Amino acid sequence: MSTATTHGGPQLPQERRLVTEIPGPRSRELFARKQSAVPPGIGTTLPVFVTHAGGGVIVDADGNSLIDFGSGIAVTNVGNAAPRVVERVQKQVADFTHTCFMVAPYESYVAVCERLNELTPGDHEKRTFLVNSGAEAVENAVKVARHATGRQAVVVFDHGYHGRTLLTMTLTAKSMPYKHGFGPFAPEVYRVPLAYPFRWPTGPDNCAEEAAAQAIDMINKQIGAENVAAVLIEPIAGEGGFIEPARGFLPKIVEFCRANGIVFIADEVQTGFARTGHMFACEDEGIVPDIITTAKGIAGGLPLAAVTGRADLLDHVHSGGLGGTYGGNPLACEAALGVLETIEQDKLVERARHIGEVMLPRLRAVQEHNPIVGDVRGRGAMIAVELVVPGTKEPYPAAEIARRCHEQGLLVLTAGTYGNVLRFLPPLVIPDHLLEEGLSILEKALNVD
Ligand code: PLZ
Repeated sequence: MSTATTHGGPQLPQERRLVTEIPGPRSRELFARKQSAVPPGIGTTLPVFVTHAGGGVIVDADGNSLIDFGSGIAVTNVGNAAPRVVERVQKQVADFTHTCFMVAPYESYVAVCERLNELTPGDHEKRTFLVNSGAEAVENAVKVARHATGRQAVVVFDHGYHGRTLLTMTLTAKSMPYKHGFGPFAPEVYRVPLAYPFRWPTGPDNCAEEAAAQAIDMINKQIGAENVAAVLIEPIAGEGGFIEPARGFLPKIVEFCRANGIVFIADEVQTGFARTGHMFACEDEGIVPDIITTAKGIAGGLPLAAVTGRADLLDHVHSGGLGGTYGGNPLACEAALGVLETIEQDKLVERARHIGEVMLPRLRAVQEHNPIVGDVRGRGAMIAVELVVPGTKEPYPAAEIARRCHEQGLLVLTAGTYGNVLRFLPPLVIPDHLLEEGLSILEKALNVD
């Protein structure tokens, strides 16, 4: 098969093809340049330099074609260079590139907001505004909640990740690498336990009830519910290790928020847009957030994020109180419209479910005979394995296994508070044969002795 492709997208040969070692000589050369031009604070999961990507593959500067189980961290759900995205963005870039929506508006921004108001959980009246990144969406959701409630405290959870800006870094649970050395942090942020079934001290069965009771007790005692503006949670903790809170936990937290006038914010930056086999992960337990933050999968890789929520909350902020120069850039808005069309027309919600149905049974079969696999979990195309030292719950480093996958041309990501989770976020358009091949590579990589 020819390696000379001029475009990415789904027409790229859907095959794993290794023509050099990984990384190859051209990538190593580029990586050396990166090391002298870019600070080490900007890490690298897999040091191959990309030239093309599409469907389920990433092609590098040496002509290797790798299987993509990462989607650029849950971004290219519709695939890289997805045709409807490419077409709309190409037209837009030739028409106009920027006016600033706050200066002179354009239709695509409004259309994206209308679509999000329709698609997000709940049929109450909603508003949406657009920003550039997940962190910016979360910051803005907190601003709105504080403004609307006149309260200051924000409650977040163990294992939570919400971004790298001052406020969102504060909201994030894990010190290294996200917070270490970057203090002082923002005030009025409080952390409570998350219902993490695999690691709950009394076991998974009472996890939801006990964790919710502890969280609510801490809020009442340490903060006072009447001082809390918002409770902020990822419906599945992403960077924390794809932790699905024990069923029943989220509804209890929502109920507590409703009873106490607290804004319930769901951070669906990683779980959003068909990823989990629902359009949004909250749908799984019928959760209707007061505010939902989205980003990543919304625009196929163009920088876009959104804050969607109850009209009465969002309308509370005075005119001109929200915004930013680039928020809802016209290229990103066209990309988002292309993404939403693609999800609908290509039935990618169903496709995400199918991916889960292929991955979970195979991973559970691996777990049966390989004691390094402590837990297999996830929904749809958001799947993870938590690695342990055999016979214990002690974390086994996922980076070691990830490196073995990378060498074989399978891009996987790590996660987890203890760095012991391998996570799989394939593009929803990945063909089944690549999914199966990737799982076979993973299965071998997990055989460590
Ligand atoms: N909320 C739930 O997952 C981003 C982080 C990558 P930004 N997660 C990927 C890294 O190491 O920086 C994320 C998320 C959730 C918020 C964010 C932040 O989104 O677009 O990276 O700002």
